[in-house]
Amino acid sequence: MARPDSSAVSVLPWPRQLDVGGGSLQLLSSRFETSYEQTSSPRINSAVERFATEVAQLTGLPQVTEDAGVTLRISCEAAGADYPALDEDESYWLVVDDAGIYIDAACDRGVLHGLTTLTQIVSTAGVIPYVAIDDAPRFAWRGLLLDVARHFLDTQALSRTLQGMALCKLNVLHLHLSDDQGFRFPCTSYPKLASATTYSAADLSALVEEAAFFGIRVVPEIDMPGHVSSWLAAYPQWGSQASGESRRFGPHEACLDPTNEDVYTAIGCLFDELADIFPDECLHLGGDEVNPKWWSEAPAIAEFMDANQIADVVGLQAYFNQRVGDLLAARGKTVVAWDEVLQPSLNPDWIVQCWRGATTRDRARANGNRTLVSAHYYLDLNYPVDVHYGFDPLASQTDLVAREDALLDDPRFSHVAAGMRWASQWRQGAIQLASAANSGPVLGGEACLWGELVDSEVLDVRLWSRLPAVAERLWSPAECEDPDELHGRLEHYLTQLHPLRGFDLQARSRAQLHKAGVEDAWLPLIDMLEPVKWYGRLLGEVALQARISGERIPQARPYDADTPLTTIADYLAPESHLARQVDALCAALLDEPGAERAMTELEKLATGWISLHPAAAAPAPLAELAAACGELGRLVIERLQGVPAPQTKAQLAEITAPRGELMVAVGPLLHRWLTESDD
Ligand code: TNX
Repeated sequence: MARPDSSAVSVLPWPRQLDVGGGSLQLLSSRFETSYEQTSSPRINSAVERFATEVAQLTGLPQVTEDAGVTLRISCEAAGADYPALDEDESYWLVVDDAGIYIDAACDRGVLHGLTTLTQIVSTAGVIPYVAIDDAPRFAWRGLLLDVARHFLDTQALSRTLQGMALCKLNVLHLHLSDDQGFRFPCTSYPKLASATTYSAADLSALVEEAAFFGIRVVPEIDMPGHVSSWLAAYPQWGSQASGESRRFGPHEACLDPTNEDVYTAIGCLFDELADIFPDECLHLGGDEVNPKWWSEAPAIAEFMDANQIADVVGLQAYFNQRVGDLLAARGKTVVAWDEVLQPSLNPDWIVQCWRGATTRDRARANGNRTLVSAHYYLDLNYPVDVHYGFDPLASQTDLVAREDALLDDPRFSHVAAGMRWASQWRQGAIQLASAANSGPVLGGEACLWGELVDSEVLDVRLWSRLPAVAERLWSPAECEDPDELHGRLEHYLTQLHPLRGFDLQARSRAQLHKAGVEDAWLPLIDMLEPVKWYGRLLGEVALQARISGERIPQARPYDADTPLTTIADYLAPESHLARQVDALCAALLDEPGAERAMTELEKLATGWISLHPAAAAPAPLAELAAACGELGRLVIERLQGVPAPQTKAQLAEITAPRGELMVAVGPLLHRWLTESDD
C-alpha cells in the first residue's frame, strides 16, 4: 500500500492503492465530455452532474462554455440493484492521465465512489494530478448511528447528513427510531405509539430513496424490550407495570412483558409497516440495557417462566429475542442487536453490534455471530480524533484493552478517568478467540452519536469534526494509522470539500456562539476550550461523583429531553482546532528544542492568553476559564525562557480541571513539552 501522502493529493478516506504520476490535467471549464461504456444508471447520471457542479463551485470554472471539456470515460459493468445491499462490490479504478479521466467499476456504487475521490483531487485552480487509484473498502458495513428518539432530527438535517456521509464513503445510516423519550415511526396499526413530533411515512420513504442514490443503506432500529417508556405511555397493557412517558435520560426500568401475546402481535404489525418503508435486509431490534426488575417482580411472569422451564431473567430475554427474531425471519429480515443479547443460545444468524468496550467483539465472534464494532466510535463522548482513529476493528483484544487502559492515563481525560474505569466491568466473561478463522466475521462498524445532547441545530458541529476519521478507519487499510498525517487531510476535507455539501462548521459554530452571548473579543479563549469528555456533561457533577465513588447513581441529571441545548458547551467543537495547532508547535519543539518559528508562535499565543480578561458580563464560567488559560500562558512563557517548573503536572491538572461543562484544552504534546523535565 502506498502510505498516505497529503502533500501530493488529499483524499479521505485514503484509498487502498494510490500512485501519483508525473503530470496533471488543467481544466478550462467544469464541463466534461462524458461517455458511458457498458451501462449507465440514473444514479450514475446524477452523480456525474453533482461532480461537475461541485467542480464548478470549487474552481469557479464555468459549466457552459465553448471548451469541449476534459474526457470522462465511465465503465460500469452493471447497474446495482435499486437499493444498496450488504456485500456489494464497491470497488473502483480511477485513472487520470493525458487521455483524460477513466473510472472503471463493477457496479454503480463503485462509480459513485470513484467520482467522490475525483472531486477530492481537483484543486481550486482546476488542476487534476495524474493518478492511478485502485480502491475498495476494507469493511462492507461503514455506518453512522443517529439517535432521532432523544431529540427529533429534522429531515433537512438527515438529508444533509447523507450528503456528508457519501463524501467520506460511509454506506449505512442506522436510525435509532425509538427510545424512552420518543417514538419516531408513524405506525398506523397502533397510532398512539408515535410521539407528537415524528416523521411521516413519506418523509422516511424519501430518505430511503435519497440514501439509495448515494449508495447508502438505511437500517431502522426499534429498541426492545427495554428503552420502551414511550410505548408504555401509549399502551400500558404491554408492560407488567405502569410507566408514564419519560423525559429523563439514563437507563429506565420500563420493559415489555414477554409473556403477553398482544405484545408480539403489535410487534409483528410494526415490523410489517417498517418492512414496507425500509427495504434493507437488516432491521435492528435494540436489546440493550434491559433492567429485569419488572420481570422479577411480577408473579404472573414467574408462573410463565415455571411453566415454560425458563430458569432466569436472562433466559426470559432469550425467549423474547427468539420470538421477535422469528417474526423478523418470517419477513425475510436479518436481525441486528446490541451486544447484551449475547449468550450461548443466540441465533448465529444475528448480527451483533458491540458497544461495551474491547471484549464483547470476541465474545460475539466466538459465538459465530457476524459483528459490528461501535465500542470505540462513540462521538457523543466528545473525544478527539486520534482516540477514535487509534482503535482498529480487527486489532487484537489485547491491543484494544491496552488502548482503553491508556486512555485512563491520558491527561486529557484525567477529569473523568475514574468514571471511565467503571466501564471495565464490561470485560467480565471476556473470551480469547482460539482462531479468528473459525469465528464470526467482523462486518465493519458504526460511529454512534447518541442524541441526549444533540438536536438538529447542533448536529453538524457535534458530528463532523470526527466522523470522517471513523469513516477512514472503516474504509482504508489498517496501515493508515498516523493521526498527525490524518489531521492534514481532515483539515482539507472540512475546509474545502465539506462546504461543497453545504457544511461550514466553523461559521456555524461561530454564529451559534454569538447567539449564546459570546463576543468576538473572547474568541481567543473560546478557541482553547472544549466540552468535558465521556459522560461528564450527561451525568452532571453529582451523578459523575457518585459513579466515581461507586455510590448509587442519583436519577436526577442536569438534562432531560426538554432542556434547551443552547450553551457554549453545545456549540463548541468537541476538539479544539487551536489546541491541536499548539500541539503541532510543541511537536516541533520536542523534535528540535529552540526551533525558532515554533517558539515565536507559541510565545505570541501564550501572551494572548495572559491578557485575556472577559468582561464581567461574560457567561458564567468564562472568567474562571480565562484565568486558567492565563495560567497556562504563564507556564508556556516560563518554559520558553528555560525556567524550571517543578510543579507543572499539578499546575496543569488545576488548569485543565472542568469549569462547569467546559475545560481548557491541553493536547498531549503541549502537556509533554511542559512537563518533560518535571520529574
Ligand atoms: C447507552 S449504547 C445506550 C444508549 C445511550 C448511551 C449514551 C447503547 C446500546 N445504549 O441508550 O444513549 O448509552 O448515554
